Amino acid sequence: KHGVLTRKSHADMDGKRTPRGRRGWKKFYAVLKGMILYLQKDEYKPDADISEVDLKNAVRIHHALATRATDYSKRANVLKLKTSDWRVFLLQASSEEEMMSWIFRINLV
Ligand code: I3P
Repeated sequence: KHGVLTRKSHADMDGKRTPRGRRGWKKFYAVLKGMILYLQKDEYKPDADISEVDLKNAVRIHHALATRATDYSKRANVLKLKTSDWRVFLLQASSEEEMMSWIFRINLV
């Protein structure tokens, strides 16, 4: 699955709150492949190599949990992603349907 996702980092590894200055929203082209959610700067190209930056932004979603971000109301269609290393991301999808689809696909892994 792929599509545009806008990301906000809420907690870092070990569950510590992401400090100010790194809590902004950033738009990515997201690609879910196997157990990894790639958050890429540019649009998905099937045969292109993944850049260093894109690898750094990739999120391992094995044992991660995606839910609707019911406690966040500033933006619409936002899901909360908790990873196995205690990071928390808010991810804004382009529509309610897309958000539900991402939640379903992430939790299927
Ligand atoms: C953050 C940025 C986010 C904001 C966050 C700020 O600043 O303005 O958009 O979240 O507020 O800390 P920075 O880019 O300097 O990290 P919202 O859009 O959800 O308000 P927060 O600290 O209350 O999460």
